[in-house]
Amino acid sequence: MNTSTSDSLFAQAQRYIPGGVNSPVRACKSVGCDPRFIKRASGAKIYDADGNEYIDFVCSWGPMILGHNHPAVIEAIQNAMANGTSFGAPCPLEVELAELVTEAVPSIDMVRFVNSGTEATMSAVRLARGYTGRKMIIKFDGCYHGHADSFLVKAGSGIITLGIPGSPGVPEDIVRNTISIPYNNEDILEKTLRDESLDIACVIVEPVAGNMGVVLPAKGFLEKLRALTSELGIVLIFDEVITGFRVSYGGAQQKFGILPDLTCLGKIIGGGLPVGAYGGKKEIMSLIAPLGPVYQAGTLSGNPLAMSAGIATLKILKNPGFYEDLEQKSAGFANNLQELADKYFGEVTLNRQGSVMTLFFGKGPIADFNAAMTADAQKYAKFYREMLEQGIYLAPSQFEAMFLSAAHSPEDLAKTLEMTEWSFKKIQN
Ligand code: KE4
Repeated sequence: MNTSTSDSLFAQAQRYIPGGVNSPVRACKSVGCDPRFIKRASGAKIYDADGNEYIDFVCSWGPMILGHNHPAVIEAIQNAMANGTSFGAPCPLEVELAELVTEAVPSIDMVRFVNSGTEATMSAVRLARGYTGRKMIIKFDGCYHGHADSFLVKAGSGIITLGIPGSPGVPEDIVRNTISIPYNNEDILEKTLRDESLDIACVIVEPVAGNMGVVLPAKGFLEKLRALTSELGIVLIFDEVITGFRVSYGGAQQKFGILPDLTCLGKIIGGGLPVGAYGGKKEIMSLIAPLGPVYQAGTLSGNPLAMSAGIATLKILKNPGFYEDLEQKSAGFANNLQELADKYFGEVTLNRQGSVMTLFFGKGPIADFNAAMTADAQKYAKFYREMLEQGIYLAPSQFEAMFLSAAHSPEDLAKTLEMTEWSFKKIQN
């Protein structure tokens, strides 16, 4: 595959941008190759600067559930753009998206829009601290909630991918207020939450973990978490930046029937433009300025273009049968992928929730960070490189997720499975 334009762009980018990328995982360091510079996308395909076409399973890390450049989303953005790009004042579109979000997500009475998932989670934690008057945060090993200081403790996503223990620059007196415990371990969870020496404000959790690779909640785990946090007056925050509008229209909380106190959203609700959101019970959200004393602000929050893309996306997601169709497609693909993996490798584990999944090159079950770490990241890297050469664009890390969209056709998935078998044969030994 000719990648000369991407290669020269990468060289040029590294002169101006650290690592040549604006988000670390995109540098493809852990999969042993240089990044392809993507110039355009449409439907399930992306096209690099050399004109190579790929079937895309990154989907911009989740937002593109409809596929790239969906006509209705593009039209909505164009219509909004005709009226201007940013006003720094409330606009009708943010009210419309707020109504859609509060209607869709069972636990959200009120919502505040921000510009990224990180802003959403850091604001939700500040709100939980303001509401409870307590300071400790409990998170889970391998979960990633964005790059705010408080979260860079045994975090997932790029932190695992790059093997960064935490991050320099995060003061000890910040880190000491965050405790990270194993995902899916009810005993450690109960022991930690009942430890009266800890002044716990909140627990933040990915209800389906997507940042150590996909790891599903064990039966009863989220129920236990909800029961304990309710009993102990601890704010339960569901970080649904990935799962929100992905695993169902109402997110994981609707899928599993468990209502958190606060929910963080991002990705899909922006339809590909920069958006995040946090929301929850009116009693808690009422503390947010200007209604209450907990401060949070943002120049471009509620941006009309981003709002218009989110509205157009959610209106299509609301259509009857959308999630059923995506589930049927995803299940069929996953079953075929598992069969191929079993045929060529003894120990491969496929974890899936709806249209988000991870193929671990490791023995299952993979139900927490330590288990995920046993996966063979080097074998994944070989698989990644072979698939890339065959025009299949996977997440450049064993510890991320792959996403299917409404735009992935049966032909796309058949080709992907064909290239998977071809790649498996090549990396088998
Ligand atoms: P952003 O600040 O990147 O918009 O969202 C942070 C975030 C929060 N919560 C969850 C569950 C997330 O998955 C994320 C971001 N996800 C990563 C991929 N796993 C974004 C990709 C990247 O960092 O480049």
